[in-house]
Amino acid sequence: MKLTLRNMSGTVALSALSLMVGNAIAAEPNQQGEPKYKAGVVGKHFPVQQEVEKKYEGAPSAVEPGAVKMIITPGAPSISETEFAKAKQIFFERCAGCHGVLRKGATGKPLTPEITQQRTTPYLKVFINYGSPGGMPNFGTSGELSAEEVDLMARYIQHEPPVPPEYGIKEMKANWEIIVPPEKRPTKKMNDYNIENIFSVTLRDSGQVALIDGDTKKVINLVDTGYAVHISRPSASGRYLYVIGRDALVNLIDLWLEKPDNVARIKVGLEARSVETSKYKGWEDKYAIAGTYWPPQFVIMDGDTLEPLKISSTRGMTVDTQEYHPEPRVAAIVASHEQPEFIINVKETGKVLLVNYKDLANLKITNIDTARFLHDGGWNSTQRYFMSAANKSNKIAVIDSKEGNLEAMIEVGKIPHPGRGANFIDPEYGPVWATSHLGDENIALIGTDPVNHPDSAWKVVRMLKGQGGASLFIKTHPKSKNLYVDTPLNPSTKNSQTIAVFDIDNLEKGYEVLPIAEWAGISDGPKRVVQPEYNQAGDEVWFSVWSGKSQESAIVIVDDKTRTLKQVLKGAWMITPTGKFNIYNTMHDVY
Ligand code: DHE
Repeated sequence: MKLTLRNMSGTVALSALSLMVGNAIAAEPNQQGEPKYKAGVVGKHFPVQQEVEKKYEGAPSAVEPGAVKMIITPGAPSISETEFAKAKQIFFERCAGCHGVLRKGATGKPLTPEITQQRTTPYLKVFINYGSPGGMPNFGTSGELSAEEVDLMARYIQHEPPVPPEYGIKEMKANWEIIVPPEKRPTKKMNDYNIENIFSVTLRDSGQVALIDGDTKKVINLVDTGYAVHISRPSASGRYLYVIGRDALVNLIDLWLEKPDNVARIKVGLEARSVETSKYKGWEDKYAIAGTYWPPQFVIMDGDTLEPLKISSTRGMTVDTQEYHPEPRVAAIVASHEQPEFIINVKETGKVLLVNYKDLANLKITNIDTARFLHDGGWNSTQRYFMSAANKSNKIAVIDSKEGNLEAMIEVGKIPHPGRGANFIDPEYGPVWATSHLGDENIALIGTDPVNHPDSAWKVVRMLKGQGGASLFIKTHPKSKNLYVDTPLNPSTKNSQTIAVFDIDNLEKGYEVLPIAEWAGISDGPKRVVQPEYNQAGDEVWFSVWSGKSQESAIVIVDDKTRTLKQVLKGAWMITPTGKFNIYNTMHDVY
């Protein structure tokens, strides 16, 4: 493929585009007659897969553009102060999610001046304008950026990336508030709620979580939190709930209050996704930990007050090329049940860190080399092995939390995205953990029992075909025979508004499709069906039907046994529901 364009700087022949064609993905029909994704073929328009990845990773960075200073770099085209300010705004809003704040490369390519200046302005403009089959969206031809903005961005990225400020203990303490001190909190539960069946529901764009009573389905409280909350994690005892916003605000909610609400909060950085609490015997509820995207670091905090105690940077060398990476973001964090440790996925270096919290002054950190880019993951059913997705390597890394080492690396489908994954007993291969994928329609089932099923252990024992790619989450429950797989970012509304459900006892039979968005009974909006979550008893499954901020959204509750509609939760308060975290299941890592 050769693309020739003419612009102010002359004619440029872009044979380089052809180098990227091999990575492309094109749509072709699957068993439902809907597009599915096939590697290696370029469609007429740049394919749907990049749209999927853009939708997923392209959300605005929470880093405030005003916080970074202008830098002019020798050899780069001229840019005025006003233009620089506009360009950095565009970059943080549209580009940083994939390329990283420092443009060192993450799921998007590195864009540092020694690379970009060599490419020249006309060449960069073509990429920004038309996108690339490697995953770069077509910002110009899609109308997202004007011709002037495309030109501006092509010039901007030839200058050194401006560095956002660091954020240490001083900044954390300045943004730390104890709302109700521990001595003023109740000494016993002051409400009649069955706390273990409460759901913490992210109301993404209203900066709140809804605490919903899973028994009565009534809202207990709408708690103000950070912006675009990512996850909620209960403490080991289940009394406290930790919630983290994209803006790195951590909220501590006391579920023993008459009306559960915030008792402390702290801003731990400029951008974040993960929070967890210590779960090892003897250390329950003692510590909380939050990982940040910017600055690239994690902080261990006092569990009761969120006082920041120990900050540790994740900057360092990548596992493969062994080069320094200035911005390795902290992705998923889980609490070990085998050791007093937090297990931390460091995205860009491909390292899993085992952080021993027994002695914070002499912090012991084990670095385990896996592959890039580590994202999400969860425990196998015995809670000894952490199954972690190295998404752009198409691998699952298995970490043995007892021995503290890498047990296996398993090749799966394209861009595994398990959430925390799903554990169940395969009728033929014994205990398995499963992941779906962002980049294809496969569902990989991996054997997880090296003692009784050594032949299946750490192998993909089955690859099921789901509705399509663009899946984010998969879920089952020890009491259930159903395996639910969502496809919220699939370009076909037939897939993004429904859920596929497999019968665990008859996996090869294929899946049934449940019309979740239709059951929600709402009219307009994308109505993406996202993240199945069970109640404590394991007999109902809750699905978010996620529409725009000013549109109606809902939660649809399905009876797990009959796979029929049980209830729809709606209301003016139900703004952009995404993640839902049942206290019991999340506290005990049941999934
Ligand atoms: Fe998530 C989990 C990061 C986009 C909803 N998401 C996670 C985790 C990480 C992460 C690191 C694991 C946390 C843990 O277990 O400690 N997510 C990111 C991103 O970087 C990304 C790609 C882009 C972004 O800018 O945030 C991203 N995530 C999304 C979404 O678009 C979703 C659907 C809606 C939203 O809130 O933005 C979304 N992510 C979720 C949910 C979980 C999650 C619901 C927890 C799932 C679970 O069952 O544990």
